Amino acid sequence: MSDERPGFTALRHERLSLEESSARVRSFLAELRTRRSVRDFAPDPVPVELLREIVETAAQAPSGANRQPWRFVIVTDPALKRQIREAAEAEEKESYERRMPEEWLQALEPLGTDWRKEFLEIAPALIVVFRKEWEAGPGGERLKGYYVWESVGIASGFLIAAIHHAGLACLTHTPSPMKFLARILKRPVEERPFLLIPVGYPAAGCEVPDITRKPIDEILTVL
Ligand code: IYR
Repeated sequence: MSDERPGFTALRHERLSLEESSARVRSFLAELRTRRSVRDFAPDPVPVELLREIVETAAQAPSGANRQPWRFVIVTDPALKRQIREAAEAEEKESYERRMPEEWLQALEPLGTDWRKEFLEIAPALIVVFRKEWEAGPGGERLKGYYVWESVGIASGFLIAAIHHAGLACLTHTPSPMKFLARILKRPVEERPFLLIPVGYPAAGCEVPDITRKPIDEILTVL
């Protein structure tokens, strides 16, 4: 302990047996295999304390130069959810009816999506993820973020996994463009909306598209 370099600390790590590692990865895989994007939520509330811990889990992600360039907003207020739904639907209607090329609409066909986003009001909570392009340093100077997109993407993955692990469901939603989120939620100028994630319990009888993941040999090369 005493010979640690200044600014460093001993890694907390427990070496597992190979059997234990395989058992853990298999059970993690089995758990994540059951994760699906959900668009049909029950209105049942989710305690904010639970969502705070889920967000804290997401914030354990690695980030460029440890700048942690993510911010999260949990929205449960019905009036704010309504404003977000209305603004999202206005953009999505324009997208589905005018902006998205035929090829894109066809790619979405199996998902059965359209411009209507009732789930933004029905889901008990929305977690809005923002990416911070820069932040003010101690002297008010602009501290640039590094690998901001990668960092916030990784944190969002942790977030989605934590939501699923907690027995909740969510949707990775990206109404486009998303600028209205910064306006409605009165975010500082350096923040850009990254993802809009409705969270809650799936509605009774919730159905999801009958789609599958690519087999491992299609997505993996071992050299
Ligand atoms: N943002 C739109 C369209 C959409 C785009 C992709 I790529 C999807 O995987 C799903 C939907 C919407 O949310 O409907």
